[in-house]
Amino acid sequence: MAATPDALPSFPPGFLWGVATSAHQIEGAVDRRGPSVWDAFTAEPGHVRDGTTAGTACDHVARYREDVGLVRDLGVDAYRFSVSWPRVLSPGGLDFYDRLVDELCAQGIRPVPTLFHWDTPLEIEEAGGWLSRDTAERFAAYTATVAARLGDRVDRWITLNEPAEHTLLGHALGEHAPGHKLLFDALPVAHHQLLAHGLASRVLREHGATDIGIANSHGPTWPASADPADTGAADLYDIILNRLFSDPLLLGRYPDGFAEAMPGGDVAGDLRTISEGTLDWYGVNYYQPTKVGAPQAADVEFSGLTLPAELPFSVRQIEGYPRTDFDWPVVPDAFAELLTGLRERYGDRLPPIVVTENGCAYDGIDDQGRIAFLDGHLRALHRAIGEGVDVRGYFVWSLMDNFEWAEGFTKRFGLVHVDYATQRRTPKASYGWLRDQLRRQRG
Ligand code: GBH
Repeated sequence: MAATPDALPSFPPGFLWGVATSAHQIEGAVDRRGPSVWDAFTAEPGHVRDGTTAGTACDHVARYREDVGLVRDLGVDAYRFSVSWPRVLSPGGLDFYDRLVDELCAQGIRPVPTLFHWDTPLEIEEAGGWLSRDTAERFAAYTATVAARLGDRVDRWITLNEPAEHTLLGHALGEHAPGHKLLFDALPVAHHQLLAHGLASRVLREHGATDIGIANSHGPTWPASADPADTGAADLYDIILNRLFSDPLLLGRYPDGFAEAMPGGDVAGDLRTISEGTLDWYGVNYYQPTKVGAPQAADVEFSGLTLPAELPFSVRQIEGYPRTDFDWPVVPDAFAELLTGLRERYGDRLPPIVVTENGCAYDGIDDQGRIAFLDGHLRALHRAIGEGVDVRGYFVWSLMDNFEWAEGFTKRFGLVHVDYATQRRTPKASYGWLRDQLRRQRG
């Protein structure tokens, strides 16, 4: 039996504890909605490591009551899930989210829906997808439909999940759906997602929302050396992964040189739509720091990604830390570095932060690696709060094992184990650890 772990330090009163999932990764029930870009992408061989699709995934649409019970028994305050845009476009599709929200409310759990977690309806992709400005308008119309139905019970909304990853992996590198390999020609996708956030926020405000956020991926960029070729490459990577979205959202401008690459006649007007009154809090998804240097002569294989040699930077292995089953280094200090860095860069323009994702891939039910990861990251978070960063909540990615995109079912991020053959759920050691920690937080 594992030793009783030390109690975490006390988090501020009212700190929001939660767990997160996303629609495509858990729902299944694909025959009860129209196709998304992910259905099309995973139907083609070679895109997913284990050749699987999310056709059944965790069968969550049928089993949501059991899953909400697991959230309740864990003792968290909130559940972050995503609404599937293609499901909402299908007849009766909103009924599922209506029932899910009712069940969460009945169990005393605050629903925190994300309106877009990468599953663009295929019909919208075929009409131009995120390369087209129309998609931002259609997203706003979809947001109105969801808000009209759920807004009486939902007060906290997340517009988009990780537009940076969706731009980079989905449209620049083609590792994710829709599989475009446009490199820097993918930049309009960034602008249209930001515009979608701005337009959707306006719609949510019209429905009375006072608690709007976005979930952006962030991680410190560490230059491979002090050589200017490496620091310059690292700066560029940092701009693309960390600032291309937060600067427009929080400062109302693009990093130098990027506005010129954006489409549309009135980028300045769009930037007002993107930044003015669109955020009540700022969501941060953190996994790991990245070491970056000057380009290398050949393509680099890295953490399941192929980074083409023509990119103006290359990603290097970080040595000297434990690694997860995804081969990502475990660096809790970088989490504190990130949070204090956001506070330094954005100052009073930064609204309160909510950590909307943090977690790791480890196999097994006795997942001591995940306990060490969460323990280390929560201590780092607590230090950052002590240093004056206003962080109001923390969501673990993920409630349960699920379809990990291009990795299929080979990477397990859950606090709850899922046996995909039987759909049996088994709480892991980390689930019990977190439940006990939350009980102690509440005294
Ligand atoms: C999140 O994205 C997603 O929101 C979620 O759906 C997913 O299941 C979860 O994380 C786990 O992957 O350039 O090689 O150093 C992924 C977050 C952060 C992963 C940046 C890749 C950079 C890898 N991404 N990270 S690298």
